[in-house]
Amino acid sequence: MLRFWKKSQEEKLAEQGDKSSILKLIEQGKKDKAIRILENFKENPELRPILFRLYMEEGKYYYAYQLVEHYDRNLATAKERAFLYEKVGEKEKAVEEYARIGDWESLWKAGLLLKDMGMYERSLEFLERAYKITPIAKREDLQKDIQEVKTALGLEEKPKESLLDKIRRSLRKTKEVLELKVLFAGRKVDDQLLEELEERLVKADIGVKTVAKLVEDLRKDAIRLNIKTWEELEPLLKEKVYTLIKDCRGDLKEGRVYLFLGVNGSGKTTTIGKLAFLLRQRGKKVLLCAADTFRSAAIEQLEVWAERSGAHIVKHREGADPAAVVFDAMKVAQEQGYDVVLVDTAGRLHTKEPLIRELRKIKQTIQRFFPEEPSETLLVLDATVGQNSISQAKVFKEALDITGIVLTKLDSSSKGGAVVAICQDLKIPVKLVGLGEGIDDLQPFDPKVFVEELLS
Ligand SMILES: Nc1nc2c(ncn2[C@@H]2O[C@H](COP(=O)(O)OP(=O)(O)OP(=O)(O)O)[C@@H](O)[C@H]2O)c(=O)[nH]1
Ligand SMILES: [Mg+2]
Repeated sequence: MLRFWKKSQEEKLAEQGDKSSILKLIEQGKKDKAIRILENFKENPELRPILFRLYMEEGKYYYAYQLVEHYDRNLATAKERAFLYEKVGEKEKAVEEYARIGDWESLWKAGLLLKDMGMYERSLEFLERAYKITPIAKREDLQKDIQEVKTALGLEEKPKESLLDKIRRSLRKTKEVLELKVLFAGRKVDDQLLEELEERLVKADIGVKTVAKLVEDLRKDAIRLNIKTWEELEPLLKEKVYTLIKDCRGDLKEGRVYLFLGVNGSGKTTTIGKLAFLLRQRGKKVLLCAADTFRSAAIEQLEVWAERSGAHIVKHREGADPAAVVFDAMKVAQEQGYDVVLVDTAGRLHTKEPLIRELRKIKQTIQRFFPEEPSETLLVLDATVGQNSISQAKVFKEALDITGIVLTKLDSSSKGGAVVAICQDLKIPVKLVGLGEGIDDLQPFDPKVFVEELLS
């Protein structure tokens, strides 16, 4: 009896606009009653947002829209406003709002609305903007929408750049240094030509000693084989350079954990992102481990790549113990059955001893969970640094056994010839090359294609 009296007392208070009593009604699930009461208090800025929330929860979108339009735009977030406009058929307004928000989902929605309105050109513009920032897992669906709009516009899909074109493009800078064809086409082979050739090869960072031996061998061959012109000599040069690097090709081993090492800025995080994308395309469940805890930006950068590639991430705060992050990542990988874990590390060479200790501790932590891992310990080297990267490699070799090299930024390097020196000096296979900043700019290293493209 007392309870009943209490309740009705509460409802009376609610009807007079008492906020806490109204909230209690809602808590008790009497939402319709609360709505009826609140509708008498639309003028009250304290109660209005509660009414708005209820409308949204109960799917009364037209009423919610009216409240927003007639009373206060800020009742709704931009996303909710766009959603309401869409629900009540105010498509232009919805597009405007989505465009203002600008994340991939909103741009996608704007594109679809415009498509519905038959405004295909604007629709395509939005969908293509969305595509650039849409996570990989959603791209296939978005691609379908783009294709539909293109078909409606009578447009053909542009052919994608082939792998060979990509290598060709990425070796352009080194080729500009070499310019062998431009320089030597139609010329006879003599001391002058051999000297110029030597100079060019050194400039492309093949390495003075290696080049001297190469050119000396060519000189002897030219005499022995009675070679007269550059066109006859060129295949011999290619063959010799190929012999120097052919053994340095290597495939990425199948495995559960890949550990990435390298100095600041060499391209570790970017490479991890691209590789995560490749592995995701092969249907693998991929986990990224943010064990570079040195800067918070490094963690954020890895998060962006996780989203772009459709991988998951384990991270701690900036300054956390990298081995502790690795510990958590391994635990998650084991418990949740991840196929591959890619571990990002910091590479500050000026703290050599602590760096070596840190990397060893990371490896031990991995092995507490997976004694056979890491399957690959990949050293990431920046091709724009050329041969100088070899001295960096030596520090990392001191810390751990390196199983492969990733040579990044081949596209922005004029020292692509350093591959030859790296192969000769380090005797570690080059497993991947980075050909740009895009998500699909990572490829296996193919010495044959490399020599053919570089020296033509
Ligand atoms: N052109 C080009 N740029 C690349 C490539 N790989 C990486 N980069 C760029 O190089 C810069 C450094 O790359 P990160 O991946 O941040 O390097 P990091 O080794 O993780 O660096 P820290 O986190 O500072 O240790 C970024 O601006 C990348 O976009 C590549 O293959 N080509
Ligand atoms: Mg990084």
